[in-house]
Amino acid sequence: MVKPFSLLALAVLMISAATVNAESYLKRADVGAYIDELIQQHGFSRQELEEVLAAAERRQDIIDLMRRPAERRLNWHEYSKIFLDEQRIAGGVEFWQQNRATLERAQRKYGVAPEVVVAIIGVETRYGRVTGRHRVIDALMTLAFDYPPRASFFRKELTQFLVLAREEGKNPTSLMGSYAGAMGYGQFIPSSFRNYAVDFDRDGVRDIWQNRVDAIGSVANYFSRHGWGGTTEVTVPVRVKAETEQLLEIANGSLKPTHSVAEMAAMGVIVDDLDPEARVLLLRLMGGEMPEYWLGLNDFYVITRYNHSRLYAMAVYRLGQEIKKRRKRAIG
Ligand SMILES: [Ca+2]
Repeated sequence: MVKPFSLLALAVLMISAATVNAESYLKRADVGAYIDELIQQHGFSRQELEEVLAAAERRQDIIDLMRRPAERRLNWHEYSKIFLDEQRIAGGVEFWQQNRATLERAQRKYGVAPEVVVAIIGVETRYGRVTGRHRVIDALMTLAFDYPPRASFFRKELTQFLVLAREEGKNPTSLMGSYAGAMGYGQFIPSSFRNYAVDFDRDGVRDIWQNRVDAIGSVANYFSRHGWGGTTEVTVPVRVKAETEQLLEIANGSLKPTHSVAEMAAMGVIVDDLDPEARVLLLRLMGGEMPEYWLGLNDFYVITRYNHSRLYAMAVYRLGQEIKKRRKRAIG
């Protein structure tokens, strides 16, 4: 139930919002406590921290974007149109061609096929063309201190970001990224950068912003470290005998493959050619008029470790397959 504001209350709200905007984050008690914690736990100097955090701006547009991510607004039909478009498929073939040796080396080292790495970079940033127009410091400060639903997550990412900038010799107020603070070709959030980015061209720095070799190695390493198998199917289309209540209940449930193929078959999913013992999850996607059913295997789950969304994982998988097909035709 929404209670209408009185005009007076509204006026007071508007004044306080304006004051918050105009004032630096430094004047806030919660920010002060956070600075003390950073000094104690990570050995920053107060002066350098205050300089960086004073430069951060609260961004209402970022809060608004956070509240309605595409994965929650769109169904598969709408979502797939964004990510499986002609330009992205052709761009993937081109990116693969330009980075063939690096992609093959990443496959040898990490066991991740080129189409997976290419599709991730394609979905995330259109092959490095759209890497984010927000200052990371603004995004992370805003979400850490003015977006309560995810504040604790983003406060940790903000800390990781400040440590990362120090480690990599970057100015934290100049780094750009997405509205959620994800950076570079593969859109790594700061903790992912620190844990999974690699110096794949061995020049002494991990550069996921400008360096395609490091970006490719880092995405492949991320998948490898999250348990990429690479030996079986990722996801397969299936039919169901009937849309029973039981199937509707397990469809689009946990992202973890928890049921065996044999259990799925017993529930009326028609599967050929899959190991009955393999663990799978059931996807029900609205493609057009009729729902589509798919089974996702371990590597489908691994794609969701990059972005916790079944639509995202499906888009990455299908884009990779389209790029691979197109490339095969192109090279004959
Ligand atoms: Ca490097």
